[in-house]
Amino acid sequence: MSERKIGKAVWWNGKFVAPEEAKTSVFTHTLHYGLGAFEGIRCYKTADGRLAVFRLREHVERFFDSCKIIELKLPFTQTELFNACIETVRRSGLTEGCYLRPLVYIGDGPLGVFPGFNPPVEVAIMTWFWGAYLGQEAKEKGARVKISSFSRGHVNSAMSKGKISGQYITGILAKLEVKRAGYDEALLLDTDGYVAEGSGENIFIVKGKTIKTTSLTSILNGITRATIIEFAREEGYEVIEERFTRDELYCASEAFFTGTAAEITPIREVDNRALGDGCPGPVTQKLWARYSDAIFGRDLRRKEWLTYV
Ligand code: PPE
Repeated sequence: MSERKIGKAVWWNGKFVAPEEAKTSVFTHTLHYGLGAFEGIRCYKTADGRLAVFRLREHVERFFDSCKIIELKLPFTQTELFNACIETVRRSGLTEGCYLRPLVYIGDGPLGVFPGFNPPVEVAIMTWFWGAYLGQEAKEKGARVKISSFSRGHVNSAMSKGKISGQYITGILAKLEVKRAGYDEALLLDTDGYVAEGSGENIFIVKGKTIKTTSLTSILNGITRATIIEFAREEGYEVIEERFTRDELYCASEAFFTGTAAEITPIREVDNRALGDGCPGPVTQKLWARYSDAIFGRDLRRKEWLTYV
């Protein structure tokens, strides 16, 4: 974290504190058992120089869904959280845009697997500057991806519709495994062996005029994914939401990751097989152009997705 450019103020349970004051106890329940949830949101410096948060309402809604899944009662309303995000950006001093990280966790209370029915729920919102998620080279030339030996959890154990802290363990292990082998990102299969998603992104494949993305089974319901589906349909592509196999991915002409942090990151290679020409393809580039128009406020039909700070 130290090399990261972090925002000057952390919103913590309704008050602003300096980042160095936002410290928690070793008795923090979530530190032991992982029952917490978070969001990842981006704020961009738009074409007219103003900062705007992208699809904040949808991120706040998903944050509340995550809390519902893990039975944490947030002591704030959606409107309060929404406004807190905006105010945190204002106070961050990060004038080139930033990444926002709302986090909910069980604080210092009784330990043990049973957290009780009314545990002390704490909420924080942090900001920092986050560049290209998988590195600048992957963003421009495409990522080198490897399928991990770790699977995305079964739908009855991993609650994938929530962005739940403890569930990231599998993704972290997958990422460590493939990074050690020299790749940029891990791709996880589901427990039936179908392609699920990256350690921190959803995945799309392209073949001719057809685009496929995993159906909402074992994956996070990505907000970038939903945005790209909408743009792809507008551009005249048929978008199919269904599970696909790894060999279908090997034979795709293009593939790319979507995510708030990753934005649109082309995939140039999977398991040492080059996709298409081994560089970002025309569909990926077109959809990145549409996405960047939206996030930078150039797409006037998508103004409602931006909350100016
Ligand atoms: N799947 C996973 C597992 C995931 O973590 C993300 C976001 C997505 C899909 C894409 O969701 P969305 O951002 O709504 O399009 N991952 C977040 C955290 C990454 C991290 O390393 O931390 C993110 O992109 O903010």
